[in-house]
Amino acid sequence: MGLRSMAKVRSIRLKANRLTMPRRLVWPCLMFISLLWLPLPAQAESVITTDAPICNGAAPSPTMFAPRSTPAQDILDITWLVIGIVGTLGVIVMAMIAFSIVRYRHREGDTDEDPPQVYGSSPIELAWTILPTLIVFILFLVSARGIFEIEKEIAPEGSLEVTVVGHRWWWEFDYPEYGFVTAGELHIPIGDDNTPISTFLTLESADVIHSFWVPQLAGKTDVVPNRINHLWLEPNTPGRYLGQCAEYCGGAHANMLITVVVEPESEFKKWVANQQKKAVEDPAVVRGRAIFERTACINCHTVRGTVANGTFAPDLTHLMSREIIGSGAVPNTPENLRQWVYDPQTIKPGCDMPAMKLTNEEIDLVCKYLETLK
Ligand code: HEC
Ligand SMILES: [Cu+2]
Repeated sequence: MGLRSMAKVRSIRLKANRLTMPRRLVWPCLMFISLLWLPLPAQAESVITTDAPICNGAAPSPTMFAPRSTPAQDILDITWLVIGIVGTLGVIVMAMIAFSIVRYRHREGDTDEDPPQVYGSSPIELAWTILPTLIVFILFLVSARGIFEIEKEIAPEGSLEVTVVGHRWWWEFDYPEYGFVTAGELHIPIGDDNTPISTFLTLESADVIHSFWVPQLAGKTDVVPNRINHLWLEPNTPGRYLGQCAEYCGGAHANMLITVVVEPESEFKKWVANQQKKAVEDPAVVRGRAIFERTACINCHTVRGTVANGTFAPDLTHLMSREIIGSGAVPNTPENLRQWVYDPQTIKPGCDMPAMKLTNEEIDLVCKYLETLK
């Protein structure tokens, strides 16, 4: 450093020393700093139970602070470690600032003299180089290990494999092992004695970028067109878990919810056996079925065992086995179903199903038919 610039630095230092904080600002500053230590509002520590109303605003909101699956637990552990380390550093720095503000504030009778200047201390400089490097290194290693544990490229032994397809604005779930497709609710097993069973998801998109996020079960993973991502779940508690498409994908994005039903293996097997069946044929509802089959419904929807084989929209073969419709927009009640068939836009504005302009009688008959699709 040249002599001239040294002189400049010195004159800046001199000015800085005169810039003392007015006394009346000390306490407001201290109070502001102390605010940073206020406890955060407690997170709801709850599993979404089977009876909780789903996706209608009354269910407890999903939270990553109540993990119920191995990868979600790993993520939370790393989160606490990082918050712990950086939080401690933050507290130390804040405390030193607060101490300096109070201890070295301008006092009556202070002169404008430059205090003794200290230049260069090898131990101190070594310490503040090595320590932060170590901390960054630890955080890097722990995060890297976590990522390797959670991000799996191939399915772990014995896991259930499901292909998840994001559509604007609903989720399709394909079970290739079992040969059926469903929508809205993802069912996955857990051992009857709650031993974890892995589920390995293959994430694909039919249109734009979506993001699959069920905070209690796993980290957020993008669903990208022309790309395949994977997500590993290993739940440890049965229940209904709520998630949400976490990447803005257009008009009805906010109503693109995800429901994951984690159920004991024996129940899961029963559910699979039912899903594998063709649609129920109930002679009592032939009129409704005929209307359904001669309307454009069949171009968009599939009902296995009938002429309806559209793949643009959710498979309706076992519509009544779901507790929600419209990917969680509303619970699947007879009233909501009727309203949906009358005009889906009143329930899920912007969604890709038009009002089909059926007469009231036709709607009643079609809904009677749909209600037999158990
Ligand atoms: C142009 C294509 C199209 C036609 C025609 C169509 N639908 Fe749909 N339908 C959709 C789409 C897309 C969805 C998913 C909407 C969403 O959740 O965003 C849907 C959802 C549904 C659902 C809710 C399914 C679920 O599990 O969430 C029902 C029930 C349904 N349609 C019944 C019908 C009936 C009955 C007809 C004929 C009267 C019909 N649809 C005609 C596209 C269509
Ligand atoms: Cu979305």
